[in-house]
Amino acid sequence: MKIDQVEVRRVTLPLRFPFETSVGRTRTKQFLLVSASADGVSGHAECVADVDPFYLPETNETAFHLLRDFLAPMAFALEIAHPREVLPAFSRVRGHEMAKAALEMAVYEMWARRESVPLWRVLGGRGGEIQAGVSVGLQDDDAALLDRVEAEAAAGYRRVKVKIKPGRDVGPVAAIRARFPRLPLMVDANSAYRLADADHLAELDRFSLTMIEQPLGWDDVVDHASLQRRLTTPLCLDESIRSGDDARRALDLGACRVVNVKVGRVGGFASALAVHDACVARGAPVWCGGMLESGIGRLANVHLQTLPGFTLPGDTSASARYFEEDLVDPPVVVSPEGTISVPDGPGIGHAILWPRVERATDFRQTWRRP
Ligand code: OSB
Ligand code: MG
Repeated sequence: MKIDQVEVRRVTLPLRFPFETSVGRTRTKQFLLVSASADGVSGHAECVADVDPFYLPETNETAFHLLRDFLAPMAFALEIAHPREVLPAFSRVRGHEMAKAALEMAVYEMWARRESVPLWRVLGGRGGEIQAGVSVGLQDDDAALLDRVEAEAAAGYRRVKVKIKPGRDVGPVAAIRARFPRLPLMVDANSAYRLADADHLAELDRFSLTMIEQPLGWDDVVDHASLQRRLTTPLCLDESIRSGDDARRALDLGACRVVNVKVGRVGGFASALAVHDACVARGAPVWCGGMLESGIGRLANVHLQTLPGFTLPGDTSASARYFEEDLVDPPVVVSPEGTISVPDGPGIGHAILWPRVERATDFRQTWRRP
C-alpha cells in the first residue's frame, strides 16, 4: 500500500471546564486532526500537541511544520506492508513524537478500516470493556476539590488522580483521604518538584496513594531513581518516557515502578506497544494517560487499553466531562461500574461527525503523493 494523501486540519473545541495543572490552565482544546488516505480509504488521528510547549516541547505549529515538511514526504515514499513500518521510517527525524504519532496513528486507523476490523484487532488487543479512571485538575480550594472527587467517585470511576503542585499537595491529599479512606487515589505533579523536595514528597507516603506521577524534571530519570529510593509510594513516569527504550531504562534504573503511556507522547502505536511490552517483561503495570482528547483520540486510547499489560485504570473518561458536543457518535460513555465498552466497528469504531468537525475547523491543508 502507498499513501495517496495526507490532510491536516486545525480543530478548536471549547472545554466545558478549564483544566489546570502545575504548568498552566487550558480553557479550549485546539489540536491537529490528521487524515491519511490510500486507495479511497481514509484513517484519522488526533495530534496531542497543544498551543503551548508547557507540557512537552512540541506545539501545534511545530507539529504542522514537521508533518508538512518532513513526515508526510517520508510517508509518501513508503511501500507499506503493515502500519508498524511507519514509525521506523521516521527515525531520521529526532524527537517530534507527537507529530510522528498523529500520522502513524492515522495510518493504523486507515489500515483497520481497510481490513474492516476494529483498531484493537490490528493492535493485538481484545474486545469487551476497559476500566475508566479520571484526572481532576487543580481546584480553587479544598472544598471544590472534595466536591469534584466525590462526584467522580459517585460516577463510578475506578480511581481518581488529582493534580498537585508545591503548596497544593499534602493538605489537599490529606483532606481527600480523610473523606474517602478507601478510594484508589494518586497524584500527578507534571514536573513541579526538585529532588531537594524529597523529604516533603515523603509526607505523601502516609496516604496509601497508588502512585505519584512525574514529580521531577520532564526529561529526567536519574533524580527520579534517587527519589524512588526515598519513598515507599511507587513513582510513575509520564513526560520522561518517550519510547520503549525509555521505559526499559527507567524501570531498570528504578526511576519508577509504573508507566503512563500516551500514544502521542511516545511517537505512535508501534512505540506504545514497545512501552507496553517493556513493562510486561518487567512485571510493571502500565496504564494509558490522556491529553483531553476529543472522541477521536479518546477512542484510540480505548482500543490500546485492551492489551493485557493495562492492568490499571487510565485517564480515559467520558466525553461529557470535557465537551458539550464531541466529534464522535455515540460519544464515549462510562458505565456506573466505571467501565467503557470497546467498539467492534471498523477503525476507532464510532462514526466521526464530519459536519461538526467542519464547523470546528479553521485551517486545513491537503498534500498528495508526488
Ligand atoms: O499529565 O497526564 C497529564 C492533561 C493534559 C496534559 C497532561 C496531562 C493531562 C491529564 C488529563 O492529566 C488527562 C485527561 O483527562 O485526558
Ligand atoms: Mg501526567
